Amino acid sequence: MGIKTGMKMYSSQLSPFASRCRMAVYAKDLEVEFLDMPDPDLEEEFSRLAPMHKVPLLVDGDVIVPESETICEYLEDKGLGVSLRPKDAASIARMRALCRIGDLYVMEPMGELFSQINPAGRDAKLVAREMAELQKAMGWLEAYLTGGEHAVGNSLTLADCELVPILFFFDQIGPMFGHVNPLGDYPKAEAYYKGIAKEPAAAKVLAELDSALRRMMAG
Ligand SMILES: N[C@@H](CCC(=O)N[C@@H](CS)C(=O)NCC(=O)O)C(=O)O
Repeated sequence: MGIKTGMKMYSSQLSPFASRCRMAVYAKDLEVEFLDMPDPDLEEEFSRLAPMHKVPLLVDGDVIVPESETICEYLEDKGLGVSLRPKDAASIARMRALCRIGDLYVMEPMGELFSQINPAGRDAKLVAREMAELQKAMGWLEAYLTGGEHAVGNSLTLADCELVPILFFFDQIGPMFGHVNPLGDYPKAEAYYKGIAKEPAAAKVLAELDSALRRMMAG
């Protein structure tokens, strides 16, 4: 039994942003009701609560929280479960910098590439441009990682929640665009990705992402 919260979260198994928040929820052992979108029965309510129409969206009574980073920080600020925010300013800055690099520089080109997965009608110019952007951003991430099993220090932080879904997609999407071993060029990210998978919250979210991606590819 986890920690009761009464919260619910509109989620989607394949969304890296929702996966980030689910990983924080799992690590904190919180009881949160996940509403898997899209769901026609929930669409009207979701549209009312989510002007941006994006998952994840957290509902905590009257408090509606959009945006994955804001949701993760909100859970921290509520003081529920184990803390995923380091204590010292330098480590917090490092955690936030990794999250920013992930959100601003890695996820942007990755989202563009995700829309080009189907080889039929693929825009080769767009793929080349976004792949170059993605590799540049991965190089930045590599520069800030240590190769250790956690992104910051020796325990789980919000940076791990950010990076696990990102590295999953980087690893999976590469071969779809002809890169056999995409993480091979980023040894610290590769070592980190192997190590962090030993954390139960990371393993759970990776398994969810894997089966959601397989379902999407099969459909
Ligand atoms: N910046 C947002 C991005 C969320 C996002 O893009 N969610 C996508 C799924 S991966 C979504 O809900 N898209 C549906 C839509 O835009 O209608 C966050 O960090 O939460």
